[in-house]
Amino acid sequence: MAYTRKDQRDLTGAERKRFVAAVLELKRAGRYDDFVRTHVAYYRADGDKGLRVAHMAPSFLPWHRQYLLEFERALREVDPKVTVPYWDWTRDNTPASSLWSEDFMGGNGRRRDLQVTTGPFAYAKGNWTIKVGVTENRFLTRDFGNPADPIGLPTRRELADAMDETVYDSDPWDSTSRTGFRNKLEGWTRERGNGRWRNHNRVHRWVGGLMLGGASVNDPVFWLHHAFVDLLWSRWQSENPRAGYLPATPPPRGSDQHRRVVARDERMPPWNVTPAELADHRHIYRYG
Ligand code: CU1
Ligand code: CU1
Repeated sequence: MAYTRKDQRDLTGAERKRFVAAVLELKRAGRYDDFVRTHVAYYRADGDKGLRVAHMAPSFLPWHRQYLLEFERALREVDPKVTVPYWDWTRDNTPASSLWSEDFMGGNGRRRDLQVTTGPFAYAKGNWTIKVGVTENRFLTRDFGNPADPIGLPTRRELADAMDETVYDSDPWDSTSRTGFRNKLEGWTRERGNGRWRNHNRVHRWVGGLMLGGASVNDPVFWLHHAFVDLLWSRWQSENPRAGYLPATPPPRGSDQHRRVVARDERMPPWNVTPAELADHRHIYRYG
């Protein structure tokens, strides 16, 4: 039977505790850092050579769907009652949200070095040392709202701009695609400054610290953020039942994107699963 992913604001105290305990157990066993490594390894941009599978590409959504499933499977091996909760950032859009409480994600980083000093993932608690990072820092960092150049979380209206798209993705299948649900939800634009970041990207930007860049998985809120991104894709799929994943066939030889993006029935590394196979998740999990 399919299990349910809940809105984090609806979790009971006991459910919050179980989720945190399962995450900490994966970290203790070294498995959490394997997930960070995978994300770092697949962090490639438009300008990089070779296949882009995780970001700035059509398979951004199915790649993260499978990535979350793998993480959730690992969590459920620790505690079969745990699922990944989602963070609706259009609703819980301030640092006062219970998401950031002492018994769940902990709060903002302190001003001096952006170190998170509250909650289960605070360095001083001894259970959350950053091992796979892009800097020397061994502690989790956050910088809510990026005070140096303030940015807010995405609004419903901004999100609607993505949700109203009726086509999944469009040529050139990268961060410059002007139309299509995927790039608008992933959140790349041609603007400069903070306007450049929309929706999914904007949330990474708002949390700041380690949530910027390839090692963002070091912040456990990554999973709650991506569960909501996955929910949005799922909702978009039901609203657009005929709009399948694109490209349906690989970009032809001679195209800039030849062998650089994954088509509907091509396999996504590192799991050998295709976007088509991930289109329907309802036999595995549902959103509550
Ligand atoms: Cu990612
Ligand atoms: Cu992300």
